[in-house]
Amino acid sequence: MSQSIPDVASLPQLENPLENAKRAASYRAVDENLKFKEHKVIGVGSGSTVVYIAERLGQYLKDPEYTEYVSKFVCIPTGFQSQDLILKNGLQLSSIEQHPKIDIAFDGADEVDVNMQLIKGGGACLFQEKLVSTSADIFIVVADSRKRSSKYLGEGWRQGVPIEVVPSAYVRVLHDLKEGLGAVSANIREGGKSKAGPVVTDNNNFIIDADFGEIENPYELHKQIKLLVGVVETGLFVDNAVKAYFGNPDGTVATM
Ligand code: ABF
Repeated sequence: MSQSIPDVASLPQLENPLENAKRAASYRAVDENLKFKEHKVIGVGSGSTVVYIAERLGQYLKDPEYTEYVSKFVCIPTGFQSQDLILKNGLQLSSIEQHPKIDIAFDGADEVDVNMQLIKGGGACLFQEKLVSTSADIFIVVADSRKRSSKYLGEGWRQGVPIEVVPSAYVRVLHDLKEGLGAVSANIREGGKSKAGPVVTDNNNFIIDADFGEIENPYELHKQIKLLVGVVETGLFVDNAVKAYFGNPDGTVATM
């Protein structure tokens, strides 16, 4: 690594220990997986951990040894927040329509199980996140170690599985999730931009959070939810991630 790319261990600790964890995971994920001469199209996800992915890419961009490559990268966002991160760090913004095939994508998660299946969508961008991650040859997850479950999904993330639904179908989907698929609870997510009323996604849809307890077979559950009329996408990301980085507050990182 070039001298001007700071090593995480040499950086001053951030005030919030969790931020140290997120930064350590993200920096290491970029350092170990980005192939500057091969990768051209980079997916940048959403959430507070991915902030450090964009920051690291920005550091490489400024380093004379890497500028030539990073300045040619095109970055594909998963929503308005990640679009902003890309631009703020001086990176080139593009779109999935222009680049439907992504070389490598980085994103956060709400929970990661022992088989690297994920719950995502706590930030309500799950549809674009799934579009980007499933279009990527390599999908890397970055998170703090609280997100790692010891066995099943649903262990730690008791807010349930986020599900994006067409607004006019939300009552029907709530009913089908509870009566048909046995959700312990299913609620429309409230507190959107106006604070009153449902959260509205970047696609003008609503989000339902459905709690299924511990999820032994995320693929089967994902399939069943997807079949409900009105469901756009689920926050179960199955067989998609190839590597996960979990940061700890002391700056150490575990990988899976
Ligand atoms: C996105 O951001 C979401 O899918 C997930 O809900 C969330 C993770 O957020 P953070 O990095 O802030 O924990 O990746």
